[in-house]
Amino acid sequence: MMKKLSLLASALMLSAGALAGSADQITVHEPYVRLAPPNAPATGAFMVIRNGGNADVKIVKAANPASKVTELHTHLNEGGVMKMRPVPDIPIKAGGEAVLKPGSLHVMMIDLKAPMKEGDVVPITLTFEDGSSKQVDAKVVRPVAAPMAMPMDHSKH
Ligand SMILES: [Cu+2]
Repeated sequence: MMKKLSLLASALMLSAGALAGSADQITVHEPYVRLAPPNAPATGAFMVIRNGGNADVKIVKAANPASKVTELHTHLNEGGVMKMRPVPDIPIKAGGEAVLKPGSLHVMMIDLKAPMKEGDVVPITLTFEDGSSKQVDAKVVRPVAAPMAMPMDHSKH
């Protein structure tokens, strides 16, 4: 009984910690994970992260249970070749947004523990500079042929 109570207490403290701080002013939109080809060791997660607060915020860490390693990445053009590079943080200006998309910033999921299927949901935890964090559920989506095309149906307009 005592053990159960102390577990509950620490769970409450954890959730209180996760809710306080930078995470409060952040909203995450359209998170998704790109379905990796079979046997691919890594894939990326993408989303739009908006900062509705009055202070600049930085994401310093991402984590997820589906891959052994999670890194913050960007793409850089080096001599005409696009290369992925880890970045120490992803800044989001007050009132601004960071767009994580293919060919740009992304959350890199390296060393996948198990093959993913379309429709799987991967909880991704973003940790901010002040230690607060936010979890987003990213659905696994099959990539479309044209990377800029969004799967939108305009036929009903
Ligand atoms: Cu990457």
